[in-house]
Amino acid sequence: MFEKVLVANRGEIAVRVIRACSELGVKTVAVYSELDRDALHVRLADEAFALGGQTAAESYLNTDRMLEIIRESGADGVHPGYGFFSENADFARAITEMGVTFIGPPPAAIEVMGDKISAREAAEKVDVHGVPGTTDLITDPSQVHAFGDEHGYPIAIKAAYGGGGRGMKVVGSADEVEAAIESAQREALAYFGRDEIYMERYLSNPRHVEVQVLADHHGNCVSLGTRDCSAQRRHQKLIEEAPAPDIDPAILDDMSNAAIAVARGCDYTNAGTVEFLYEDGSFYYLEMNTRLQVEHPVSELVTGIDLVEQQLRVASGEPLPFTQDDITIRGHAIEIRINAEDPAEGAFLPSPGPISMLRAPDGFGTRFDTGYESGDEISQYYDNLVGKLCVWGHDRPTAIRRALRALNELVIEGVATTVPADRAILEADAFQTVTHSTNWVEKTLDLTGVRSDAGGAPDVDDDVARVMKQVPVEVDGRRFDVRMWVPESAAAPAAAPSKRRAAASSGGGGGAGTGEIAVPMQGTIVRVNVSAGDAVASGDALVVLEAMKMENNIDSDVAGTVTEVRVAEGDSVGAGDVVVVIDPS
Ligand code: MV4
Repeated sequence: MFEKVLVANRGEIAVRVIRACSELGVKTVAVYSELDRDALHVRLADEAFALGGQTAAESYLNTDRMLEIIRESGADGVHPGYGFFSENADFARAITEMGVTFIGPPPAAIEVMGDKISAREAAEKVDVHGVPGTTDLITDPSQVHAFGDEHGYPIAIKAAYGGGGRGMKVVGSADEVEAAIESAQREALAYFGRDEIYMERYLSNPRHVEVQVLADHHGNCVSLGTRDCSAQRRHQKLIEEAPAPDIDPAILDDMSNAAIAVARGCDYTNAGTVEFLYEDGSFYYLEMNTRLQVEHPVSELVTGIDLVEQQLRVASGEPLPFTQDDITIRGHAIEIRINAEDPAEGAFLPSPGPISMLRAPDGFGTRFDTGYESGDEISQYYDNLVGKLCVWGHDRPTAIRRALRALNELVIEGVATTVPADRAILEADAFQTVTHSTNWVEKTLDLTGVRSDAGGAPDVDDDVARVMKQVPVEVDGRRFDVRMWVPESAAAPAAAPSKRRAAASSGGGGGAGTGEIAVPMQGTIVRVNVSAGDAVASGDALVVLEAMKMENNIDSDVAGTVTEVRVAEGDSVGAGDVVVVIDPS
């Protein structure tokens, strides 16, 4: 086993890997950007090194600095998480040459699966097939016409060296062929720098079903079963589940065996995922992801296998401690991705900013993976995943009910989230009856009125950035939850002063502060921290307001000089009263 593992990532996945290492007695090294100095993954690791920089390119993707830290830290293993360096064969080779183990697949396997043509050839070689099509590149429209005449339309034209969802064009009929070829080539060139394209039959309503595989360095390769990731929009998955529901177990078995064959065919080791399209009882190979994926927990919940633990074990040379016969799929698991985006009736608008309150749900069969705590900030520079709610139930309907129950317990204030859209999916008839497909969220699901609780703040006639805060009140002894849209400076919990400073200064939700600091609710001033002439920083606590039996720091929303203090200790104030005036510097 490793002595010390460097986690070359941030957020929930860095936390996930650090936890697994700790449980195995492996020391952990975190890396962090300027914005992540106090982040949860840094707090949980045994050691941490600064990458410098703010954007991903300046920090988590800075190869030279990352390699320098790996050397300096003395780590004997590097876990890349997902994204960043996870599917970078050059990076894997570079650290291997330093004598450090890359906790992932061999660089050659990353390369084979890195482009669609070689990935498809690798699968064909082991008799695993993609959607029926031609393996030749398209050089002339007549090839497409001939294919259409023989197999019919629609036809999918895809970028040969593409990835993700970009560069695919659907040809509905013969008269669309020329235009589709041109636009597919243009997009392929723009996105991937190469314009080679090929074609296959277009499946109109496929499901996205994938197989989790795990392979060691002793010739063992197993499947941890399937996941369905059809509930997605623009290739961003929203909800995933395991196993893929409502598919004949014999077909799921065939799919697992196909995935194992593909993995063996490229001498794969470590954890990987083989993606398929599934339609009308048949499945078709799509590609292989040579990394640990965001949705790996649902496979863990139905198999009882800790995937990160096994990644660490097989990377350090241990054989898998179980065989395929030891693996059984028990019950059903669902992952709900919670992103800082306002669903905005289908627009999904990014909503970075400070999380003034985060309270995770709990209870039987409930797991919440996150890289944030109350007071932390979702930066515009990184993935805006706030957390993943994963639930297990003895069957799919139980898991759906548990997911909805847990979503109702989850409290996130300060940023808009995808929770209302997640709820709409779980409650939809098509999702519950498994008649949805990869097109369903975008084309069919009705998101009318589905918008964020927090982001759609009512118009207010001042220009103070406001965030939603949920407060309990009692009327005639009956309890109500009241939502208020209060100035950002008043939204943070009193328990996290240092983090709130960072949060307030960035002003994620709106522009710079006004310097006219008002209290958000009626109460009593119990402390005044500043006097006229004092210099203050944005986020500094100016006064303390006691309201609803709680002390609330009233923070500055700008940096500057105090020109006026309008209250003294013991004063009663009403909602909206200006208590301190600051001249911004
Ligand atoms: C397809 C398809 C239908 N027919 N190929 C889009 C991303 C790329 N990796 C493969 N994709 C698709 N290929 C044929 N022949 C439909 C999709 C597709 C899709 C696939 C997986 C997950 C989400 C998707 C969303 C839209 C379209």
